[in-house]
Amino acid sequence: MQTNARLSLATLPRAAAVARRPAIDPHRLGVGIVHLGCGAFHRAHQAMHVQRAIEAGGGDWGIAAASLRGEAVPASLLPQDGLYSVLERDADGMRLSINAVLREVIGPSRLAAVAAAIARPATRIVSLTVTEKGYCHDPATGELDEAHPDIRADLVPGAVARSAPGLLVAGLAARRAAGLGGLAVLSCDNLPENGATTRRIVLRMAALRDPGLAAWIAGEVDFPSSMVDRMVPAPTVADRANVATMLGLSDEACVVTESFSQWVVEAAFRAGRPALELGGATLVSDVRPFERMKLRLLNAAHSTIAYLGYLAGHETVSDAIAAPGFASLVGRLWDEAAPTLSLPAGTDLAAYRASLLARFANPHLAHRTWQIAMDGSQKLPQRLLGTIRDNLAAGRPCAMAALGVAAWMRYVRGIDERGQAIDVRDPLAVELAARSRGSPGERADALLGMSRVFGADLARHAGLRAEVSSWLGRLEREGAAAVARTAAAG
Ligand code: CS2
Repeated sequence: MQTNARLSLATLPRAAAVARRPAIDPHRLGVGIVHLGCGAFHRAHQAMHVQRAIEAGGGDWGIAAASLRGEAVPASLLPQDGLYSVLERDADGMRLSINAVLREVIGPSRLAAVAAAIARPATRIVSLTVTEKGYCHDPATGELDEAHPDIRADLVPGAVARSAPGLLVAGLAARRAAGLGGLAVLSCDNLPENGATTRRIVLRMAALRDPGLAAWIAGEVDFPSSMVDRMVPAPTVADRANVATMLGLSDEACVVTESFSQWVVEAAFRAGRPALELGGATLVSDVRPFERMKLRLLNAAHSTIAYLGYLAGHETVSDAIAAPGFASLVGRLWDEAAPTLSLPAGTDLAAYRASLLARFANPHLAHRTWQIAMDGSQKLPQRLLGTIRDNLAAGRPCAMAALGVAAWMRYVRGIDERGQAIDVRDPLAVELAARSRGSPGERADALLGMSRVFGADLARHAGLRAEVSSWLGRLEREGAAAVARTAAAG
């Protein structure tokens, strides 16, 4: 079989015939951003927005991207000079673009280089996509989990930091020691008030090491929040084969996504920033309305579809949303969440909901329910529990959100409806399995009793316990497909 040459700076001209080439000169692009977590989402979202911002507004905003968890992504990017392709696929067709802003790639074996990169004078932004669990925090409170093994390891004097909080603190300490000014730390993860959450976690981590450093960070570093939105399935072997056929070059770091992309960013960058507004981002003074709408509508539906869909035997979100009852169930879930939102000015909620359904239904994007089902203990608080908490306090219904919680409980039991094992990926997977024994009511009580996820309040709410137990019992007796078919009917 003819093996393709590899995408790289040298072969980039050959890609021009079929892919949009970056209108920047990678050879001359200086690094201004250090990014933690160069997974598929970062490559499909921030890196593409930053590239468009540089194309339109210039500036040395190249990215030094660090992979905290695995060598696979650095191994795929380094032979390609950091270049990779982004394949957008939806009903409007396909579009292939090349990204060239990753000018340095750091793997887990070289994490000491991250602190050094953050301490360079040219570095003005440190951004993160480390997923919810990467913050080593308590999902219910948003506080640093000081008992987290990675945090404990990073606090050992002389240790090379491995966690995101540890790397941020190490880099900021090096920056302070070098007599440099502050910069902006920009979270791009699906956490509520992600900038304030990151600030709280970093200040606590710094204070555990050196109170003077914490004070310096508090005065010198901005922590703008941002809301990020783009659906990016984990790339597959088939994706790489498709891209190689289109490009005529092999690209081991390609990503596949939708054409939609949204980035809403708080304008707080004391050391400067790329012209993000020229790169398709929206700069605002307060991200919270955008973030809550996205987390409690898109992500809440995503998680509910993921658990119910997986249990009902649907491999992808597009398969599940087409199955009987799923779209109605999601619509009622959104009806429940709507009163808890303070919508951004000018929002057409009906149009936003319709766009979400169309995005979920995209048959060209194989977004696996199993992938979205990961790390539910870290996701449920901001996706479903906030709506439940607000509606319980206001005396409003939350039946569909409670069903989403019950579907998660059924999923983390780890056995599907055909008796097959479910590969449950979650930082708390061992505890979740241990609490998934006994009757539906016993399991509901045991899981609701996880205060790190549900807080101290929800476990004590008899009405919620009864509703979640009832849904869990129905899921056990009737199966997810049958429950989904009739759930919205009330
Ligand atoms: C998904 C998100 O995997 C998940 O948890 O719900 O990654 C989702 O695709 C993005 O937030 C969409 O913007």
